[in-house]
Amino acid sequence: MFQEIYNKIKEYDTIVIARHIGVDPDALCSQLALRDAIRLTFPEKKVLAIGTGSVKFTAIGKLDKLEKVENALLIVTDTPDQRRVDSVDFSQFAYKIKIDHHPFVEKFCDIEYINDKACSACEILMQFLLEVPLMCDSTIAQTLYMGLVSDSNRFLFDSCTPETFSLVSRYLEKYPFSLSDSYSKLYLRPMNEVRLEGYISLNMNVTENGLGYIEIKDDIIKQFEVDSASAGNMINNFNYIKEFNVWVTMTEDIKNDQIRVSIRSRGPEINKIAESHGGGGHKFASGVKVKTFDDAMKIVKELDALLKEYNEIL
Ligand SMILES: [Mn+2]
Repeated sequence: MFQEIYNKIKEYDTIVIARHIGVDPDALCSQLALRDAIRLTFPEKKVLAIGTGSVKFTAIGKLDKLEKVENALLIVTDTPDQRRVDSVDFSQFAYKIKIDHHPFVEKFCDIEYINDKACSACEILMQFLLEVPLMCDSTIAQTLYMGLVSDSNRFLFDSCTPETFSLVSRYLEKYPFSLSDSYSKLYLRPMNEVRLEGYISLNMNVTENGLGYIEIKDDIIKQFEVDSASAGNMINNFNYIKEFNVWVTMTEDIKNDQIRVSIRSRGPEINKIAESHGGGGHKFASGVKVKTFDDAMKIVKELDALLKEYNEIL
């Protein structure tokens, strides 16, 4: 299927690369790396990576402005369903391709390459660039590495396989780049975020079934001078805490009038509960957007019940 995708890339003069809303490093890096590899190989083509960015990720790379295109190819990375694709008018495109590592949700492209065994969309693109005649360089390799490192939470997740390490090894050898520079680009953060992390540590509630949860209200977000997105992203820093196997942050997002519920698990699979509330994600890392903290607490209660069941089976 990689060859088929490459043929389409070769065929179209205008290519737009999109990914999911609520940008994260894997989504961003996969679209930027693919854009840059196509540009490097075919300098005459117009290739745009689009979507809403975040100031958090300015060190990773720059997105392009959305413009009107004609007879263009759309490539969507890191996104399983059409409604979560950021800033795309699907009717504008002559042909559509999906490259993704999430569990299958729906078909919305002409060609869909899905490998839900890959730890990240960037891992799939690492394989892709090795197999097709697209060019790569150290900058592109570093971008792919950053996406992979971020989605695997620095190789902490079981989604990492021998293939993951083999790909990283081959890229480091072929296109050397600085590891420490990659981590600076990904992880350098302001002190006020660390202080908010402290607040979360001090105020996390823990149920007897082993569920950690916390409401992060707008006044707290304002008090610590962080934005709602970075507050919500802190969930990944709370793994490997003995007292809980599932943990949830409920972050108020005043601007979009919603509560972002982020769920992580080291025990039961939690994506079914997320999906039943209109959210989604991976088996052990999911998210849902709801209207009120009451709605969010309903999800917490369901997760707690799931944990109770899970503990009884163990
Ligand atoms: Mn991803």
